[in-house]
Amino acid sequence: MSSKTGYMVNPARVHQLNSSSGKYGPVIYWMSRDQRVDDNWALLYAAQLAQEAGSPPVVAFVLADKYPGANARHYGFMLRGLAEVEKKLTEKGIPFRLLSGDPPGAIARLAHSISASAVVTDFDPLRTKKEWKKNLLKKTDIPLYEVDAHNIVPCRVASGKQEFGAYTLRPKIRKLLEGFMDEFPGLPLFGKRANVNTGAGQGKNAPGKPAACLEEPYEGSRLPGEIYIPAEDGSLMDWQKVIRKLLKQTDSSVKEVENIVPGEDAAMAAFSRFIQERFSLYGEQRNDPNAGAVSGMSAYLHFGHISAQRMALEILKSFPKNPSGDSFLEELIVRKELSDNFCHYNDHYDTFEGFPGWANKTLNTHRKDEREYLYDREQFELASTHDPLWNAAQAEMVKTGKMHGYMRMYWAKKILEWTPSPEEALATAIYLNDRYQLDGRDPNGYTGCAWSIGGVHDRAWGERPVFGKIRYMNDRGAARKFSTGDYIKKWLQQ
Ligand code: FAD
Ligand code: FO1
Repeated sequence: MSSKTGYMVNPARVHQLNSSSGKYGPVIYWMSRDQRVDDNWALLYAAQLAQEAGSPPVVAFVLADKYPGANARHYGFMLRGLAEVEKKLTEKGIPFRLLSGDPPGAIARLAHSISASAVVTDFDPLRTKKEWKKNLLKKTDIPLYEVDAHNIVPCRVASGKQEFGAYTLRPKIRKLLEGFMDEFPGLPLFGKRANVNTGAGQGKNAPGKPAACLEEPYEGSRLPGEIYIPAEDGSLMDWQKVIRKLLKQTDSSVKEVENIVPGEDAAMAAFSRFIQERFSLYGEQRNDPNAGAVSGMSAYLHFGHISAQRMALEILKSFPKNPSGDSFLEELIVRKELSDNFCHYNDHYDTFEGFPGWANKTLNTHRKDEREYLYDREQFELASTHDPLWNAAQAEMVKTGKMHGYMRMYWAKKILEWTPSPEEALATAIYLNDRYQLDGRDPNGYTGCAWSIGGVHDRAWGERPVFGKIRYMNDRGAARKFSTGDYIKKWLQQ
């Protein structure tokens, strides 16, 4: 507990999803979006509750084998990161359980098996996660707390509604930021591998009043659907076996990438390298894909291997009042939190209906405009359009699992220009983005596609064919910012 406030976690980060009151018994942290041990407010809150319950929190991750659009590239990266999570937790005496199957069912069964007193999970504005939490609430009345460990200013606190754009969210964040930029307390040590009851070997309910739960408790030592039961002697799981098993049953046509190492330690090392070697370039050259001036941290942020708050704390400490710092924090805090705001408050974040009214109107007016070029999804996927700059961006994404931010805008806008309808353009952009970007399936991605194709968070521009008043971009505009020839050579001749 931090002395000054009497609690480790600012209560404003915690949102209870039901109204049940606490019972006696172990606490579960259902880890999902923020897959890290350090600087994780959700884990810290579970630890805070667990200390009161007198035993370590049980950290459970449920492997949803059909996470929308995920393939070997994503699962490989994620699982290697989770192996490190298990190792770090074990060193803190905190048990880690990898479960599989339907996440709400798996968590409800685990909670029932160990008569948990509470379940803590992390905040996520996307539909899949909201569904999971809703279903969990139907299966058990155990107190369910959601902690925003992804945003510095919690999404629900920053604003209670969908914001028009960065210009309306920025002042709200600015006002609150100071109060949420607290240093992270250390995660309490729970002793060596405390033999906390984690459901293994528990045929019957553990002591304490079992919470009402519609799911049958786990019988016997293996938690049904559990991928792999950690040996009781505290040795770590055989992650190679888990990864092999999962990669066999998922789409392996999109290969794992070699250019980025997964996990918390690698994320921290990559951030330090960015700070030391490229940070000073960021302010001026972040829009030049040839300059290598950007952080490359998005996949780590997407899987929660690093905390945005940790990054912001380091930047403000090392570079107070610095132009690169200002523009980096604008992206890391305002732009990134604007994406969560959009997805949290707009259920149609990935469809034409999610666009602002003026954008629907202008795109409808130009629905029948002649498209100079038309491509289907496969032609886009194979980077076989007439435009070498667009093909180079597609090639960069397929090969490396990431595309430079400036090129993502150009890439998506050209899909609008070269497909028969805005709906098909959005669906194609999201499909390719989620299939090949390592940081795909992220609020930033849905918002980025909606900004490019549907003018979300943007204003109306001069009217033109197909785009209507949606902001237009072309290769001449790109060539004014950087050498498009170098970029094309780099990604099309490799
Ligand atoms: P840096 O410039 O180093 O920024 C640091 C961090 O700030 C990023 O990691 C990201 O978390 C945040 N950030 C930067 N730019 C933005 C932005 N425009 N919107 C929101 N947050 C931002 N980002 C994803 O994480 N996943 C996606 O799938 C994704 N798809 C996109 C699709 C389109 C069409 C567009 C226009 C943008 C998309 N973005 C996506 C946002 C942005 O392009 C990437 O976050 C950024 O390029 C990642 O590279 P970086 O980490 O080197 O960024
Ligand atoms: N979250 C989970 O809780 N379980 C999963 O099995 C899982 C798989 C997965 C695969 C690819 C991917 O990009 C994300 C995945 N996530 C999974 C969600 C992730 O943790 C993020 O929370 C969201 O994608 C971001 O909102």
